[in-house]
Amino acid sequence: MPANVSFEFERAKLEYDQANSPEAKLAALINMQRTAPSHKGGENLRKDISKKISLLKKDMEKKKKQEKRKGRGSSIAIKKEGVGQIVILGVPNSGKSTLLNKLTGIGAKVADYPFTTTKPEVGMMDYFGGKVQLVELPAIVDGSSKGKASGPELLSVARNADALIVVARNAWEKAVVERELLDVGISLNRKARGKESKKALFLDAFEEEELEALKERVFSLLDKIVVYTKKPGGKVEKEKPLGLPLHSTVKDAARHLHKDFEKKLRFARVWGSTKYPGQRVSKDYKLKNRDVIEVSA
Ligand SMILES: Nc1nc2c(ncn2[C@@H]2O[C@H](COP(=O)(O)OP(=O)(O)OP(=O)(O)O)[C@@H](O)[C@H]2O)c(=O)[nH]1
Ligand SMILES: [Mg+2]
Repeated sequence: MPANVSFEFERAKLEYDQANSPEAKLAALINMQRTAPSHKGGENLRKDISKKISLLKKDMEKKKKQEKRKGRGSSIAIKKEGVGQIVILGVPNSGKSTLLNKLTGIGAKVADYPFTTTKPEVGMMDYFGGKVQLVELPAIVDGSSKGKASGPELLSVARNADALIVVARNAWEKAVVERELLDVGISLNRKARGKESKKALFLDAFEEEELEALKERVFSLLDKIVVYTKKPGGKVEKEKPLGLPLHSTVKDAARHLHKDFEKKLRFARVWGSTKYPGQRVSKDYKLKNRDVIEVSA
């Protein structure tokens, strides 16, 4: 470095050395370029800075493209609510909104032209008082993973979901969605090297199926149970059950109720999975779906 650099240049150089993101590095380099000595002795330094800027820009551009391909670039996030978030996806007109309406009753628009749904539609499915968030995504098409029809943004929502429902009327529609997901690194219901595995249910929205049975299949995607609570002498809170991971114990439930509860917990009574209603159980008792628990501290 030439000895007679300015204070501004030195500061920019320090910023460059300490920058911890490509954006910050680029900003510092531009400052260095602006404040570099303009005399003959600074020629090599100026060349070096220009080269660094051009390489960094290329690198940033490349990363951006890669991220876009992977669906990790610009993304829309849908805040999770309830026991879990399940994303509904499928090709145009496959019946996604029909299914969403069946399960949540929100009245999403259903029409016979493609791309009726233009933005994610969110509805809550009631499962014995537990609320499951269902998100219908605008249609996935052949080429979504490569950037078509806002594909990367939509597929990033699918990546963030707890589980997926693929709506398809035939094997071809199913295959399109499976392939687009695989292209962004998501494999369905199986482990594959370098892929993230997601639980998924394949459904035909126009097939007759008893609603309760259908909801049961959807809920089971989450690997969770709902557990109702009651206070000693009180009544069962049917509307706000806890949503707990499968195989949760009485201790786990207590922790969800109150952070002090876990320590203070003396015993609990359970209705449902126990041999006798209201049976006293230990802290390590494994709860089953739709049990009622009464905790005494
Ligand atoms: N075969 C069949 N088609 C139906 C039935 N019910 C509705 N449809 C039609 O299926 C088409 C698409 O339904 P939607 O639920 O809007 O499909 P979608 O996947 O949400 O569509 P987009 O949001 O446009 O991608 C509409 O033309 C409906 O009229 C049915 O019971 N059987
Ligand atoms: Mg729709």
